[in-house]
Order: sequence, then C-alpha cells, then structure tokens
Amino acid sequence: MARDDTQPNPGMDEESFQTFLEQLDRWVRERLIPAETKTIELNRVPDDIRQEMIDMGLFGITTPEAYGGAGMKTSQYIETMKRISYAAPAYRSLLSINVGMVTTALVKGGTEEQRRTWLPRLVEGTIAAFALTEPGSGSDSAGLQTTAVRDGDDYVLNGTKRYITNAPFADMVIVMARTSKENLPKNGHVSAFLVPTDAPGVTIGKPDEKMGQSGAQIADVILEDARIPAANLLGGVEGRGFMVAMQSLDNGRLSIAACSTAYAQRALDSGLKYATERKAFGEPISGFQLIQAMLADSKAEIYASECMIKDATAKADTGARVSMEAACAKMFASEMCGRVVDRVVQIYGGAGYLKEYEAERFFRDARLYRIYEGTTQIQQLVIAKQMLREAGAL
Ligand code: COS
Repeated sequence: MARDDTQPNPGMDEESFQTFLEQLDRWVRERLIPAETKTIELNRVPDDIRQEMIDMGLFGITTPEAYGGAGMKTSQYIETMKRISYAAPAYRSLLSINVGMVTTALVKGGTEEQRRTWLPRLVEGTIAAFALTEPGSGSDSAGLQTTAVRDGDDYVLNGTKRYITNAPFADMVIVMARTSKENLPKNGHVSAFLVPTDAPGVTIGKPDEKMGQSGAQIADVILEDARIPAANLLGGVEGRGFMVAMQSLDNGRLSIAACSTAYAQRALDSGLKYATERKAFGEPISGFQLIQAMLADSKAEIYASECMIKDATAKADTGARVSMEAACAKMFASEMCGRVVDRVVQIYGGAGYLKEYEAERFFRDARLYRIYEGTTQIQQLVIAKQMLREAGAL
C-alpha cells in the first residue's frame, strides 16, 4: 500500500503505548543496567541484548505499520529513546541511527521501492549508518568533498566519511555526496545514496577510541571508486540530500535532548543516593544545604528539559517543522546534562574522580551530547536564523 508522506505517523494507541513503556522500564532496569559492565568491557552491545532489542520490536518503533513497524509518532518515539537512555548510551546508540535518521530519511526521502527494500530489513535489526561528516567538514556540512559521479547505470563515489556511528556494525550507510562540483543554492549539490557496506570500493576504518560512551562505536567509511547502482540514489533525484539530512537531524536532535535528560536523571539519582549514604561532620551530606542546592538546581533543570521536549514533540506530532524547537531542546538539555554530571562528581567529592564509582563515567559519557548531531554553537545558529527570519531580517 502506498503511503501519504505528508502525514506523520498516527502513533500507537495510548493504552498500548503505556503498557509498552512499563515493560520497557522494567527491561532497562533488569537487563540493560546490569549489562553495562559487560558492554563496556566488550566495547559493544552484547549479542543477547541486541537480540532482545530486535525481539521487542525496538528497531521498528518509528517505521510505518505498512512496512512492519510500530508507527510511533514523534512524542512516543522520543519518550521511548528517553527511557532507554537511562542506561548507558551504547544501547540508544545502536538503535538510534536506524530508528531516527535512517528511517526518517527513507520515509521522507526514499522512493517506494527503496522503502520496501530497506525498511523491513531495518525493523529486523539490520544496522544502517548515516554518513554526513567528513575530515574537513563537520559543522559546515554542505562543504562536504565526497563526490558521486554518474557512470552509465551506476554512480561512482570517492571520499572519506568520519565519526560515523555504528559503521563497524553496518550493512548499509546513507552517504551524503556532492553531485555537482559547484556549490548550488540551498545546498542542491548534496545528494544522498544508499550504500551497502559490501559494495566494491567501500571500506570501514578501525573503530576510533573515545573519551566515553564505551560500547558505542564510530569509524571512518572510506569510498574508493565505490560503485553503486543509480537506483540507490535516495528518492531517485539529485540535490535533495541536504534537505533529507537536515530533516533527519531534527529528529536526531530531539532524541539527543531526550537522552541528555534521561542521563542527567540517572546521574542525579546516583548523586542523591550517595548524598544520603555518605557521612561528614557526623551526618549524611544530604543534610547540608549546599549539597541540597546542587540537587535542587539539577532537578529543576531536568524538569525544564522535560517540558521543552514535551512541547517540541507535541508540535512535531502535528506534522509541523520543528527545527527551531529541536535545536532549543538539544542545546538546553545537553548543556544541562553537562552541568548535572559535573555537580554529581562534586557531590561524590574525591570518590567522584575515581573509576571505582560511576560518577566519573557519567561525566565522560555526557560530554559528547554537547557535540554530536550539531554542536551547541550550531544549535545557536539554527535558533537565531529562525528568529531573524521571523523578524524579517533574513
Ligand atoms: N527541514 C527541511 N528542509 C530543510 C531543513 C529542515 N530541517 N533545514 C534546511 N532545509 C533545506 C531548506 O530548503 C533550506 O533552505 P530554506 O530554509 O531557505 O528553505 C536549505 O535546506 C538550506 O538550509 P540552510 O540555509 O539552513 O543551510 P545552511 O548551509 O545555512 O546550514 C547549518 C547551516 C550550519 C545549520 C547546517 O549545515 C548544519 O546543521 N550543520 C551541522 C550538521 C550537523 O549537525 N552535523 C553533525 C552530525 S551529522 S550525522
């Protein structure tokens, strides 16, 4: 059945969704959190957990029902990612590219044949990556240098994509490449391609070693005369890659806002517990007002993030474009998470600096939230641009 792409997913019915969330919360606490140590040791999500994710249908939460998914609306999808993100970031990371950027790109930008080919596979746990960033272009995403040149019934791709999440596990990568040497208006020189990782000329680099977020892997995707059929041009039209990337990033940014908020809550729960157990001057440190101030500031900021996410996702559910709201929520929540994990290290005191305790891991893991899917500075640009447009100054 063909689908009307102008309509957002209708969403799961509320009762089933609440039941799903209860099961999910239990699974996060009983399975994901106890598996964190193993995930960090292995530096990947253990196979049994990955299989449980597939069995629970988590890889298909945003996929329309017509392609075998749950067809969640944005508010439901983001709430789901938030619940999962109470555990170590590696779990969300394995899921998030599939259900966020790649599914969005295929649903909004793919041809019917491309959707039929890829969406059901992604629901079954085939991993896909999204390759926009390059060694020479991160924030300036339209400045990318990877080229795609038409040659008969194929395109030939050359270039290197950098920091590509899940590349070491991926069967397919959506690659953004330039189909015109010159920069075109509205970044029309950028096109998106569905590149199977076993295509000739495609190599995945060695996973990068990172500061935190162990278990989530990133690597280069290297394209050397990589030859793919012209039918793998996303949407069958050149020049739509940048728009697809930006639409996908709106979802990705809401997802980072949600996971920053959940991880801040995780750290705060840990800090609160430590404060009630640790004694100084003959009483638990939670009795001291300066400790209470750190707890209270953190709680208020988490609540503010939750409200922003609820508002932005409710707007997205109506089908409205929420680039500005997503940027506000991503910026505020990721910066907020940075402040909360810092306070939690402070509450732990000397123990906060030791690997033996979890506060230092929260601190290292959270740092990335302010960088990927657009740095805080990029979010500021997106927000200001909309403000200037509304003021008629652009
Ligand atoms: N939805 C739909 N269309 C969009 C869009 C969106 N969210 N964002 C952009 N577009 C389309 C529009 O057609 C837009 O033109 P108009 O707004 O005039 O209609 C066109 O693309 C060009 O967009 P824009 O003018 O915003 O492009 P810029 O070159 O100015 O983009 C920034 C600048 C910095 C905002 C962009 O390059 C960016 O977000 N960079 C960061 C990338 C990033 O987050 N990377 C990290 C990880 S990638 S996995």
